[in-house]
Amino acid sequence: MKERLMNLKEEALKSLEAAGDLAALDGIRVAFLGKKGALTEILRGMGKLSAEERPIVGEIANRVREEITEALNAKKDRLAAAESEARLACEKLDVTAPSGVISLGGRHPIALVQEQIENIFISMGFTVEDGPEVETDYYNFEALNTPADHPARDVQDTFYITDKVLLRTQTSPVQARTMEKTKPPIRMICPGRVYRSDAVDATHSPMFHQIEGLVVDRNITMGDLKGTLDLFAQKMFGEQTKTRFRPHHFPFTEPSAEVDVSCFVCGGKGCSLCKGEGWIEILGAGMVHPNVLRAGGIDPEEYSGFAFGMGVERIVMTRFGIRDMRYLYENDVRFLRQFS
Ligand code: 2U9
Repeated sequence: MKERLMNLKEEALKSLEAAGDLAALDGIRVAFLGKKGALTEILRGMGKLSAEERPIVGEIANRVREEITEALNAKKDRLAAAESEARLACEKLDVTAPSGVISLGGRHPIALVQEQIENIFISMGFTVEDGPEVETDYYNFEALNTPADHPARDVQDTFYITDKVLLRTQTSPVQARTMEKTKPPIRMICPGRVYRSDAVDATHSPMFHQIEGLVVDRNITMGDLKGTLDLFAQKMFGEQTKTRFRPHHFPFTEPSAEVDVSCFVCGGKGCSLCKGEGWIEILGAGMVHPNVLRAGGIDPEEYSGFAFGMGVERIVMTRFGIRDMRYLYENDVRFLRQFS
């Protein structure tokens, strides 16, 4: 019996040595020390022993139980430590590791071009002014030499809110307001949203962006206008760029002109961008009408001025080769991503 007990101990210790995890360890405990385990099985034969042998074997059995239990607990501690170490190792966080790529948003192409235009005029000493998008009929039309019976005041084209209140159709009311509150010299641009009752198509939108400029001082001439727009065109489209003035009519300027720039793709030879013309129309301009100066509280006998205006979408579209204006308003990230 002693020998069986010793063999059982050897076998148990060997199994414990080989056990790979806590579950296997528990299996070993049940198999050797459990109620129906191997040790109990051996001890069942104790009844057959003599009175002298029984306490000796009993003591050996107890020692075997203790030794197996001790080895089991020691192994349990080792396995638990190894398991916790393995768990910690895979939960380890390297705070010094470089982060993944964070995808950043970008500026909208209209905002990019608007900012570029603003910076060009700021570099020439212009201020950037702002004004309301909900305007009065007076500042949007009347003060700009566009009386009630003028075709530009067709109710079809303008979003009227009441008889006298409307969504501005141009940023010009900002200049009219600036003239009222500022003594010349004035050198300003005003970028912003404007509204016209147009159906949406590839080249029209009921809301679009304009940048207009105004210069008022003594002795301002058409030469100043031409020089300013030439410099703007060169900074915006490249040093080789030329401008061309074609006679036109605006109620707020006299004389008035539409202004083309030489095509920045073909340099004037004619290509698909300029449709073989060599020129691209981007601006309107002129000398401020005396009635407009007067409405702004400025004496046209003492002062003169020039003004110009451009549509930002139109410039964005020619610059980036965008054929349909609707892309600019849909905010599809696959489109917008190309500009960041
Ligand atoms: C004041 C005096 C004069 C602003 C001007 C234009 C010419 C012009 C258009 C270009 C394309 C608007 O976006 S567009 O449709 N603008 O051609 N605008 S001169 O003249 C002013 C403005 C305010 C007090």
